[in-house]
Amino acid sequence: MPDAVHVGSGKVRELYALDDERLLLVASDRISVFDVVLPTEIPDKGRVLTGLSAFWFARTKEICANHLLGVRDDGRSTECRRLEMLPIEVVVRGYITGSGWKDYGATGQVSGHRLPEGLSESEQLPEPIFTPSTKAHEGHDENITRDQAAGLVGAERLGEVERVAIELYRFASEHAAERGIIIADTKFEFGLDEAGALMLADEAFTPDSSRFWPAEEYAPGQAQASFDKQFVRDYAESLGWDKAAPGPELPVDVVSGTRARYLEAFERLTGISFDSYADDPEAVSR
Ligand code: Q0T
Repeated sequence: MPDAVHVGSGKVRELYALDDERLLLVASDRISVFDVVLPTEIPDKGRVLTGLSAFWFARTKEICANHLLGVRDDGRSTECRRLEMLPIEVVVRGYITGSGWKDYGATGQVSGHRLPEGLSESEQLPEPIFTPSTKAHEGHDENITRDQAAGLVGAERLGEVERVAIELYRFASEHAAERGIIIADTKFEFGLDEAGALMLADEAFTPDSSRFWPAEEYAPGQAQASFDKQFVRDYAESLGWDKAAPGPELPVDVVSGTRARYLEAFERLTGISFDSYADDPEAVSR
């Protein structure tokens, strides 16, 4: 990519500037577990996540416009509109887990939402809730209240973001549930175009930005198995790894089992084979 200037890195993705208006987002096959990127890659993970995002962007554009301009032939790179990003992480939770479960246990609330008493871990909430968080440059994002988020983006914009984010979550979680996947929660990033219009950016409803749970194994009252990363977590735990970098190399059966789970999520959600996406990445957008 001689004409692309590297402008950012995530744990498993890279961002390049193509010109003043366009970015290139490249998803690698790297995998992180307990926030550590492992030395072993999962073949095709980057293409699966890129294809899933493109699928959701195509199906949600009437709910909210988005940054996607096109997926490149490699299936792992997307050209995007360059936006002015909002300085908050937009999280929607339909189930009480993770930091939401922790905050609920400590205070009975999550991001200022008063929740029913006596919820069990991983229980479905009566309604999905909007729980914005800060964009931490290092370490973990921290849940903030609506008022704090309004201080960062303005009350009117925040109201729009909340309404759109809840509608996106309802749409995707309903689609996924019909295909045996619970989307417990999800994180969005939004930006504004030159005219100030709200746009969905980053990735959308991938297993890296959302918690996917296999519906047939759902059992509230405990932490749930991850649809995609459970083999990796179980293997890492079985080693007695302290979850500090560097993480362990993965054996071939853990790699192939995990790759199969990513492909399964892709095929269940998009309704097309991964091979047909690999042949023609535009297939998910039709
Ligand atoms: C962004 C302008 O660096 C990041 O990810 C690393 C892979 C996060 N990030 C995204 C942007 C986007 C997007 N997406 C956009 N459309 N326009 N900036 C900046 N950082």
